[in-house]
Amino acid sequence: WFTDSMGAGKPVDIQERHRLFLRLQQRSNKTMEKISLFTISQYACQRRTTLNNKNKIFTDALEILAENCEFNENERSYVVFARATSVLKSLPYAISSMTMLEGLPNMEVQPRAIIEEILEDGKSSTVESLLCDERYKATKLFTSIFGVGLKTADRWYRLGFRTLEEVQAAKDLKFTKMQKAGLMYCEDISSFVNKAEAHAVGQIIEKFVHKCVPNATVTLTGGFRRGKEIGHDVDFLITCPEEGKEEGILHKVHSLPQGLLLYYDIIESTMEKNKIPSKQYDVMDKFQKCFMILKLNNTLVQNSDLNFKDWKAIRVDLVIVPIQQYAYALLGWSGSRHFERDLRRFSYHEKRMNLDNHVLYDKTKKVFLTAKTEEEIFAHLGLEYIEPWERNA
Ligand code: DCT
Ligand code: MG
Repeated sequence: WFTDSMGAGKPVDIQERHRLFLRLQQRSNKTMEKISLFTISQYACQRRTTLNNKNKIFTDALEILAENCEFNENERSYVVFARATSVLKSLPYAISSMTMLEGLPNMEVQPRAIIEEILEDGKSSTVESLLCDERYKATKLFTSIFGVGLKTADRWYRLGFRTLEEVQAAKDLKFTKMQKAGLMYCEDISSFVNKAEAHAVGQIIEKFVHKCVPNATVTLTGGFRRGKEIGHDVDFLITCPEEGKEEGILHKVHSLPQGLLLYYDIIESTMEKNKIPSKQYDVMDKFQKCFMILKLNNTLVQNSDLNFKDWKAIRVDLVIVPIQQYAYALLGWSGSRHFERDLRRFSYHEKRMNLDNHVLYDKTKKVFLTAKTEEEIFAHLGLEYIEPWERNA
């Protein structure tokens, strides 16, 4: 993998090493020599993946196929497409021939076939036909609504619905409170949040939090922390230097300025004080959270395009984190989803450790490893530190 001794962060070097590897591949079968020359890790947490994606033409196609596997709950194929996508995103150069896939991890038959199609025709017929597929289109549309998961999307599809207008006009469909809000503001929410809007939301949240607890901190996480220009929501972690003081904050959200809060739902923490930390590793975390829709006034956004409406509905997630678990929560909520998935997989398979958004448990030593910073967590795992903007795996 791209270790510092091998020239991490020096794209030319990696490309040069891959070229040499491919040349050696043709001439000799000195496996060890080739491996020491050029090895990319199978784990995303051992690769640096910035937003400068040189293989977008392939990864866009593969991501659509991965998404469809998720829709069909085909976990195995999802993983195959998602892992290949992630490796291609990490390469500092574009793939221009099938031979260039040699030496790369996670390039299984299915993604290879798609890459080959694109190299030959500039597009993949498999992806093109999927994009016209009724079920894919409906599932994509329905799951884009806040509050609608796969189960609901599938039910609506099987009832014959294909558009949001049809769903909204249906007489006998019952919607949850969340789905009603999701449908009401779907246009704004599906148009994505930009950086300036995320920043403006951050100021509102910070003002509110500081009014509740003056020394609490608010940290922007999720895609925006990784440097993304747009996101589907804005994610914030809230913590306080004195343990426990953060607990009451969310129940004061109704005191946000009049008209600002279009929707909110507080999910109570499921941590049991005397049982935490847990030795079981869990995909969902146990923090107290608030899923909200805020009415963001355009006047608060720098360089906003004041075209037809003077406000926009924005999806915001607030997560309340006790200070001792803050580093783990920050690492978990910074994503990307694939980066997190591989961090956990690496911890489990390579280090016999369970990592979640709360803690790291060493199964060999039978101890919980505490950490104040993300750097300490990477160190516990024997990993080189990967900056947030290099976690766009
Ligand atoms: N996450 C988590 N536990 C959850 C939900 C999310 O650990 N229950 C992690 C995964 C990524 C990160 O938090 C933020 O989630 P998203 O907002 O879904 O992802 P994103 O990378 O911010 O993407 P987007 O830019 O589209 O919001
Ligand atoms: Mg997000």
